[in-house]
This record gives sequence, structure tokens and C-alpha cells, in this order.
Amino acid sequence: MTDLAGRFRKLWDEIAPVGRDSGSGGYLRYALTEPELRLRGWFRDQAAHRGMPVVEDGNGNLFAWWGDPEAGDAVLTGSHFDSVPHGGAYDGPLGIVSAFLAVDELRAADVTPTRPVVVGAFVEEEGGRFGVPCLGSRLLTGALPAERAAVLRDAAGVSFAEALGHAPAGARPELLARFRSFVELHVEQGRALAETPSPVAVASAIWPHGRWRFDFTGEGNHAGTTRMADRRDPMLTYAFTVLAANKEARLRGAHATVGRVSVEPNATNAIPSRVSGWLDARAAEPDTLSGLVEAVHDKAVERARRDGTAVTLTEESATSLVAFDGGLAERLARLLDAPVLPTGAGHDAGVLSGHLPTAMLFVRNPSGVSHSPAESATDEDCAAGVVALARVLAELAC
Ligand code: HGY
Ligand code: MN
Ligand code: MN
Ligand code: MN
Repeated sequence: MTDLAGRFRKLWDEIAPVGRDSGSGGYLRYALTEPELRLRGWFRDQAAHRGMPVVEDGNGNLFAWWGDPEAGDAVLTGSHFDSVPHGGAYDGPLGIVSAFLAVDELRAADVTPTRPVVVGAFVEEEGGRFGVPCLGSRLLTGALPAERAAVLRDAAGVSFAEALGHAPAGARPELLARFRSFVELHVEQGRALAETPSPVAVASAIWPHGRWRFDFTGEGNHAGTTRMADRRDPMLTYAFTVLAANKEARLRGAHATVGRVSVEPNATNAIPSRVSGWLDARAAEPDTLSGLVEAVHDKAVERARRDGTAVTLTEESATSLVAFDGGLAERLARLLDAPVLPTGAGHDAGVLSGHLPTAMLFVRNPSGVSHSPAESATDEDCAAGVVALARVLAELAC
């Protein structure tokens, strides 16, 4: 194992146990809950250890500065700590650990950037607790108003403002203006690199994607005494809609997932009165995505008529096509001699790309699996990611 791979493993092992579920082996690191708060504490310790003052933006995002925290023209890197339920170890934290190690690499090589280098940790990127993905970066950039974020509630009814301990500050244009570029390193969420000799890739684009909530309502009733012909069962309409989403996505070469459902009253011996299902839909082109969602909605309405149920559709969040700064991506791909890949996964980099030149680096994931305990990356490839990030930071900050 190379020295850097050893140093990566040593730092990685400091956070690996935090929030890990002993049953599934996955991570339960919801934003601002005990495990994620411990990781934020670890972030502060790492920054302090490197003499990097931490600036908070009032929205739950942390920024550790190598250089004058009052100065501008800074190169931002970093990612997020939070996970999906039982998520993988690398999605998010890899970008933060790699950023601190990349700073160490530059310092060890006596590279002194002429611009500040900032390591960021964005809050609630997955939307796993408050339901809106990239909540922290959307607040920082003004994409989401503070008053809307403040009242978002988790499953226990705790609001984002309560979890944060204060009302979110909302847009911080004066802080955002102090960053000249953003580079997010992230574990690859797919297997494109697994089939190549390259441990690292540069991102070209993020597919348009979004989350829609389907609410199916019918008539709650007794499972044992209600004749089948007399039922208005929303579970039937829901089930049909899931199958329709799968079929319509395949027809379009798009991705559709219904991974979350809630049922009322959720009793074995009661026909549901309401079923809600969350559709995560993604496609390479915006028109394909809107066509997919529309087709699924039409099929759901048609089926609801047959079932005597009703269906409403609510868009919860949507992200348009993110085409990363092509010149920057090509420049970094040449610098690193790395392939350029699109992704179907959303990232804070997607939000920031509307405000400053933004790039992403992907680190090979042999399993290709993500949002699951099976997510993987080797120490050697993670070390290669650190070297690549250090080279990019030297290229952009010197
Ligand atoms: O859901 C996503 O695409 C990202 O991993 N948050
Ligand atoms: Mn994720
Ligand atoms: Mn992520
Ligand atoms: Mn992400």
C-alpha cells in the first residue's frame, strides 16, 4: 500500500465507524443528527489541526479556509457528510476527507497557493431528513428561500430551523462571491470507471432529475368484510403506477424509481384510505424527463378512474440539466489524463455550477453500487483521487 493510501486509510478509519448500522453495515448519517454532528466536530478538528479557520454560512454549511478567510478569489472543494438511510461509506465523506488530504499533499510539496483553498461540508445534500436534496447549497445560493427551508420537518416533526438551532440565513451572495471555482470529488455512482484503467474521471454533466410525490386516495375499509367489487383501494392504483413508471422509463432510456411509500392507516386488516409514493425520475435530456413524468401521471389518472380512487401529483424538487463548464472539464481531463463522464446522480456541484465555474472528479467504485452498504472504493484509488484533487487545486489556486 502506498504511503498516501496508508494515510488515507488512517484518516478514513477515524470516521468510518460513525453512524454505521451494525445490522445492515450501511450508514444512518442524517443531517444534524448525532452521527452527522460528530462528523462536523471531526471536520472542525481537522481544520484546527491544519490551522484552517472554519467559517459558517448560517445555513449549516461549514467552510475551512487555507488562507485569509476574509479574502476572495478562493477555490472551494469538499462535499457532504449526510447519507441516505443505510447508505454507503463514500458518498459524500470521500470528497471531504480527500480535500483535507489534498491540502496536506500541497503543503508537503511546499506548494503555496496564491488564492485561498477552502474545504466545504454542505448540509443535507441527500435530502434524507428534510426531504429537499442539496438543501445547504440551495440555501447558500438562494435557490431555496430561507423561510421555506426553516419549516421543513423530519419524520419526527422537527423543523430544519430547530435542528439548526436558529433560522437559516438563506442566500449569502457576499460569501458566494468570494469563491472563484468549486471542485467536488465524489465516489463514482456507477461502473463506468470499473471497466477502464483510470481510477479517476472528470464529470461532464448531471442528468436532469427530480422527485415527485403521488398521493392516491380511496376509501379505507375492513379487509375482511368489504367485497372486492365494492372497494376503492388506492394501493391498487399505486401498484399500477409503479409498474407504469418502470415501463415508461425503459421505453425512454430514462431512470424511474419509487423507493419510498407511506400508507394510511398502514394496517394489515384495513384497506388503505391513502397511499403516497415518491417518484425519483432522471433522464439525459429535460424533454425526456418531463415526458416520462407526464406519461406516468396520465397512466395513474387513467387507472384511478377504473379503481374509483383519486390521484394528485406534487413536484417536491427538480434539477435541470447541469452541463459543467466544458472548458474546465476538458482542461482537467487533459491535466489528469482522465476520461470525462456524465452522471445521473445529483450533487451540490450541480447547484453551485449555476453560480461559479464548477467541476467534479469521480473516484472508481468497483461495485458501481451506491446509496447502499455495497458502495466501494479501494484505498489505492482513493489515494489516486487525492493526488488528482491536489493537482487540480494547484492548477486552479496557484
Ligand atoms: O440522489 C442523488 O442523486 C444524490 O446522490 N444525492
Ligand atoms: Mn447520494
Ligand atoms: Mn453524494
Ligand atoms: Mn449528491
